Amino acid sequence: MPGHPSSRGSERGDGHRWTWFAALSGVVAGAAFLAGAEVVALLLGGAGSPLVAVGSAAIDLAPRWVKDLMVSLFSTGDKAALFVLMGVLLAVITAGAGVLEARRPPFGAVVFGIGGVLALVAVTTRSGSGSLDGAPSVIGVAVAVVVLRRMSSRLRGWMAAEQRGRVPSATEPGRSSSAAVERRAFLAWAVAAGAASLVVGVSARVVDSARTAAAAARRAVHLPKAAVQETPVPSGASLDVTGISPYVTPNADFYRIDTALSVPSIDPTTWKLRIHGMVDNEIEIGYDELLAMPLEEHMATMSCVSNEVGGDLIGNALWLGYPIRKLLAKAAPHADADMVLSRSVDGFTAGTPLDVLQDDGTDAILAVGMNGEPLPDVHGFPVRMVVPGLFGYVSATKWVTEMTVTRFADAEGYWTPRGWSARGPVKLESRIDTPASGTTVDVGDRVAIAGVAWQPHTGVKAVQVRIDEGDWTDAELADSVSADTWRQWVHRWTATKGTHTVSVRAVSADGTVQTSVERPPAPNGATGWHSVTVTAR
Ligand SMILES: Nc1nc2c(c(=O)[nH]1)N[C@H]1C(S)=C(S)[C@@H](COP(=O)(O)O)O[C@H]1N2
Ligand SMILES: [Mo]
Repeated sequence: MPGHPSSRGSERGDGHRWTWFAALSGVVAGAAFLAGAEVVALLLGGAGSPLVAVGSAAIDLAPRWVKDLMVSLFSTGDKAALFVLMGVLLAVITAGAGVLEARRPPFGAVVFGIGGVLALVAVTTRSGSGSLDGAPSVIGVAVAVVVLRRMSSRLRGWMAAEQRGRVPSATEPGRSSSAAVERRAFLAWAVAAGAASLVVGVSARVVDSARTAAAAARRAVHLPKAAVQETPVPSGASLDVTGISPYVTPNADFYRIDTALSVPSIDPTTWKLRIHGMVDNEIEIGYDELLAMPLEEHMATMSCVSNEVGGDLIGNALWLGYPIRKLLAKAAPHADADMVLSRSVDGFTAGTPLDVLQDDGTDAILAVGMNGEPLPDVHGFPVRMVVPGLFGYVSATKWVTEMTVTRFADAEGYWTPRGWSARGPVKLESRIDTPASGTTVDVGDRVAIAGVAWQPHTGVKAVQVRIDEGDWTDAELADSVSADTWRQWVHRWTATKGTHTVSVRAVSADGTVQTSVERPPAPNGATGWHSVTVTAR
């Protein structure tokens, strides 16, 4: 800092002062790095946290005696001690980077860049790391560098303003107040960025540890055997056709639709369902109590109202749970009630007709299991509703914690004020899974045209296929465990020369033929025939 000869002494003192502030800007940028990285890690489902990865790498790389020393010094708190140690190291390094940035920009930022690369290496070399796991480190460094550059330039502005203010000819009020303005700007950045990083970073860690705990609790769940078992899947339910949807959809392939930005993680030991509203007896039930009741298995096809004709927002699974009608019987709804508004921990609600839930012939269940395992987190762990025959948005509340017995006149589900019907029975539909549209085959090939058809709870009794404008021909229909599931179908066709349009339509168990009228998903489900084009050469 070149200065006025007479102010030498005080400048040396100032130099120290600047150094402290420069160090502060580095530490705040370091905090911003951690906060940014932890938030991105959380959004990615808890993967790729540089803090965790670097900590693990340190444990792996540390010599035996260091580990032993840590354990003996801090006993069981050795992990906490490691994180404190890392925090101190990080503070020292980032403080140094801050000073460097103030003196020789952009080398402080370069230090952050190098740190980011090291974190990236630590994250991506961990076993089982995914392709997006580097994102937290990269975004964290980007946030940190922005904060560092900003604060450092503020600091230099402040320093420069004070220098000007010190020149005797320039001591008018305007000058010194400019230094005050710059100082305030720097301190405001320090406080705002520091506080934001602290709040954001700490909350991200808190949410993440809650998720880790919930994941452990899910692994510890042992589902009881069903007291009432589903009909075994008949061997004739699955056709031997490549490209057809399997009769039972594996959990990993089951479509997922919800409004949850980050998947709720619920500790089953604290989960409770409350049934209240227009009932004689309010009910509250916990997870263990639910598991202790005689559970029933039920295979049901679930679909989304947003599914386009030919779309894949549909799946079929074996659900395990307790009949909702039995819980409602205990609650004793009032005679003038006609709806149950179920609510999820995340605020989503669905309005389901009370009579459907009470119906003896409808297996509406409070589900805890899906295809033999506890509900996956994304499908509603620990408990969700499943109601055969109704679209998910009016029935299949995941992470459910509350059921209010009420009236359609008094309450509405999440999607109703957003342009979707209050009631949503699933429509009669069919889909061609194979061949994919645009497929080319040889003239004379035997082509298996196949797919699935459904109208859960009503059932499908026939599926018909048409080539171009020809006659409708009955397809071969596979078996199913009940009317609540979809059915596979296949029609074997000998390809003739040219480009053909292949269409499908289903006939429901009550004799209704699937409509050709094309309607969009809103407000209560798409209709129309699915067709594909196939060219034979
Ligand atoms: N909590 C909650 N539950 C929900 C939803 C939601 O957004 N939040 N979406 C519903 C809709 S629209 C559908 S189609 C089904 C989808 O269930 P899945 O994701 O298990 O396939 O869940 C229903 N349950
Ligand atoms: Mo949906």
